[in-house]
Amino acid sequence: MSANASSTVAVAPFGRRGQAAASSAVGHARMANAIRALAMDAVEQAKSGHPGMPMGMADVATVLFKQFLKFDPADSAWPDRDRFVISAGHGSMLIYALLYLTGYPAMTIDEIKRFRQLGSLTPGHPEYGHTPGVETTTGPLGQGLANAVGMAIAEKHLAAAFGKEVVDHKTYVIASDGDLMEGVSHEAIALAGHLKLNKLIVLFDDNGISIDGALSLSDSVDQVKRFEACGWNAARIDGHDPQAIASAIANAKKSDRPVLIACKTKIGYGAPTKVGSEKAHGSPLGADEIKGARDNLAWKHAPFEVPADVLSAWRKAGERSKGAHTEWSKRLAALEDGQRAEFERRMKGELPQQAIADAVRKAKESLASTPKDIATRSSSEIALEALIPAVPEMIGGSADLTGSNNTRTKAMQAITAADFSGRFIHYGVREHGMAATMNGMALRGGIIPYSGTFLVFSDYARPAIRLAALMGIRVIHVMTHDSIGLGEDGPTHQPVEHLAALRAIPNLLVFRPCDAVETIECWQLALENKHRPSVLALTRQNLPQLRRALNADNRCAAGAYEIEPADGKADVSLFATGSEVSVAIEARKLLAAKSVAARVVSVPCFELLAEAPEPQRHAVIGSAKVNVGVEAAVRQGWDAVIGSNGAFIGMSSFGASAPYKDLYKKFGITAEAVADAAMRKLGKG
Ligand SMILES: Cc1ncc(C[n+]2csc(CCOP(=O)(O)OP(=O)(O)O)c2C)c(N)n1
Repeated sequence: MSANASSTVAVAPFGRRGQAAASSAVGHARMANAIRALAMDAVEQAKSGHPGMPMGMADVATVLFKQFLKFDPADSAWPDRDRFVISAGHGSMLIYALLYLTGYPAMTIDEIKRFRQLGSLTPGHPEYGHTPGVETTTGPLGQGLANAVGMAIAEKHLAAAFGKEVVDHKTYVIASDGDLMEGVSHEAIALAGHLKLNKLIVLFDDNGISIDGALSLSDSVDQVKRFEACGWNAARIDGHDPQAIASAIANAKKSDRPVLIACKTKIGYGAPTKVGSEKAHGSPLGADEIKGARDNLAWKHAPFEVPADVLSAWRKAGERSKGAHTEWSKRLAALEDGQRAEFERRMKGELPQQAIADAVRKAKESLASTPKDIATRSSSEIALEALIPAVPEMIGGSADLTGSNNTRTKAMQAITAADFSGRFIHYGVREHGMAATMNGMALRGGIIPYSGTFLVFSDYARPAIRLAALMGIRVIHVMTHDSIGLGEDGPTHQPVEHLAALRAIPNLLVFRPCDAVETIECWQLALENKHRPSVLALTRQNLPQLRRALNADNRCAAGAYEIEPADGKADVSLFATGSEVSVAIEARKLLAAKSVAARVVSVPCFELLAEAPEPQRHAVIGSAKVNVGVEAAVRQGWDAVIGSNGAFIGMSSFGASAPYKDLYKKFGITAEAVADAAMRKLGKG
């Protein structure tokens, strides 16, 4: 497919198509108008929402759902369904209308009437896990498009692993101007083009309008050229012409690379005065405008009323893939037993528990017999060497820091455009795109993605990490170089506030293991937490292996545990994470020399500690006279562990460029400083 040379596509006035169709049986236009009517009525009733996009994209969506999309409303979890992502999540009424019209059982007309109300299946923006048929949570623009790239990668990888008989679907995306203006879109489309993701089809709502007004206020990118430059095929069409839409999608399905279809549309199509203007974007149209739209579209029906013939045409569209679903089930049943069981296990997101337990046990046994004083990023590589063969759904990667993040094991092959059977992705320098792509892979199902970058660049990935937490999906971020301990790269690369910032995200587990044994335990916990993402904050610098005795239990599961007891009744509790646990252990010795009994508690995961049963939490926090926290980061968040009365040894400024031992001295994160702080608190300083 080649781009249409013209950058403008004439769009027919809506009156003609609307009227013509009204006289036929149930043509395209009446089906599309049902979406428009539901969108304007629901937004009007809620007194909030975005009618313009659903009204503008109703034609495109109708063609897609009626003729192309492979889906079965009776089974929204059918693994081989096409994925449909509405990246412009503000147009949520488009997908809610489609789910209702095509017959998803949960999406009743009452749910449409309760648009944006508490507890309804029709929240303001589409929410994954809340509304059956919604494939990902969207609203923050750009994310859905990047998720779709991950879904398309996942499809290719799983097809390579299990065969086209059971994995062979497309991923369709509706993306708006806003989606394409967001930076993350560029990271995602560049990766998609590089990997030649030919089963990814983006339907761009090319309406030239955003909230502030005409797009020309802020943007003059030629999106067709931009996508082509990224290795996509791209075309421009009239997004209100059903034939043009159908032939563009049919062409796209044959493409050898991902496809952008720029659909020239009018926002608020049908509305008499607000059409084509930002006034249709994000507020109810109002009674007069709605009346005018009903006239324009020849839609004579009461609010929320879809006439029986139109509804039945839509329900038929919803039945269209039943045969394909049945055939797919037969092909699945025909797979060899072991292969089928493995496919089903992976689709359910169940772990190979025994294989993981064996891998963890063996790694711990080896560390007990041959302790390793290494950086936790290297410990993580050891953990991965054990886990990767045991957990085939793990797909690793790095944002161009593979050698620094230690996320690629020796046997791992890279995924390439020519061969998707590999298990490692070179994401390029694209942290945000990487995190959003990983979300899409996890959402597609059958894959547990993990990444690599520096902890300081978690800021670049944060919007996608937040959405992973909101959606409750299992993605694992390996973030190395986790403090001033990285040394000479200096303050630009030294995270200071990042642990606190990540801990502030609900439903995210932030692990900071102190040695090789804790690192493998934290990996195990990250894998076992099916409904939340994890970050593993790991060091660049070597650390002593503190856990020398073999422990079958996963001690990190408690979030915190006493790693070194006091001699007798503790006067002082020293709490530390990661690289600072060994500092605390040194401080304990200094205090012992002054006849002060101190215990050391390792706190690899604040979140797991916070949710531990109260007696357990109480026991590990203890009741020493003085609590001291040690972490080479800001104090924020620590009061929950040490109390507002506790002393804290950490960072209160940015770091500096120097060998790391000098930095620990300069910033006072030393055993002496910890012991002195404890003595002062005891009134002995
Ligand atoms: C990351 C992000 N920034 C800002 C917004 C707020 N917002 C919602 S829609 C929109 C832009 C609307 O323009 P467009 O994407 O073209 O959608 P249309 O008006 O065509 O529906 C903005 C800025 C958002 N949802 N996400």
